[in-house]
Amino acid sequence: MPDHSAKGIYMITLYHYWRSSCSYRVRWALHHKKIPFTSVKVDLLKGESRKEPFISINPLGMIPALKFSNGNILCDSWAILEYLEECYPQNPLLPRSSIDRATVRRLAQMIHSFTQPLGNLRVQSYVNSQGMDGLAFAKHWMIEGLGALEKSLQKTAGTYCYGAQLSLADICLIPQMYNAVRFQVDTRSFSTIERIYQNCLILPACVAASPEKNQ
Ligand SMILES: N[C@@H](CCC(=O)N[C@@H](CS)C(=O)NCC(=O)O)C(=O)O
Repeated sequence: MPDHSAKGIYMITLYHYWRSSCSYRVRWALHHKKIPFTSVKVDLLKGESRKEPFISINPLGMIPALKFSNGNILCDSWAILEYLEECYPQNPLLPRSSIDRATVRRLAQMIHSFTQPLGNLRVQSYVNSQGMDGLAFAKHWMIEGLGALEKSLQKTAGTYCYGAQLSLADICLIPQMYNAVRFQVDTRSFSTIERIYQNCLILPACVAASPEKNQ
């Protein structure tokens, strides 16, 4: 297995879609760490993630994915974010101490493992196919996930989710919040999240990664 830790040896191609929150996370981390990459757009609304050639890259048919110029492929935004953190330690997105790192991971996972999967396009389609409202289903779980995160953040937040340093928790939260706003979820009771959202939206790397800049 080639050594990926040798920074800068391999060119990176990101497979992504402008409105995919998991893609937004990875774009943001790449920009934040100033890692050059090229883009391949995968149109989720045209079902391109579930057809060749992309389905050979990720059999789950989900974006994002990273392809390296040596042919290696990484799927799943969380695996990618951890990889980038390990191999490109500049502008870190995890704090130093183990307990702080574990806490940031836990905050991020409230989005990555709980909230985001329940709002996925294919989940909404399936719920619709069962005679229920897929979007209402997604919004319900978004409120549940963001509500629990709001309570946790009241104990940990400063400018960002975990004190004054931008972290993987923000990288996961802001794209989810973008979706919540887009789907007109009532976020008024999430005042800590709202404040962090506004603090992040003005960061140049967040702007560069935003859906609007990646259509
Ligand atoms: N755990 C995966 C989830 C990826 C994921 O849910 N991707 C969405 C876009 S944000 C997707 O490709 N959805 C297509 C579908 O639902 O068919 C990750 O973090 O990358």
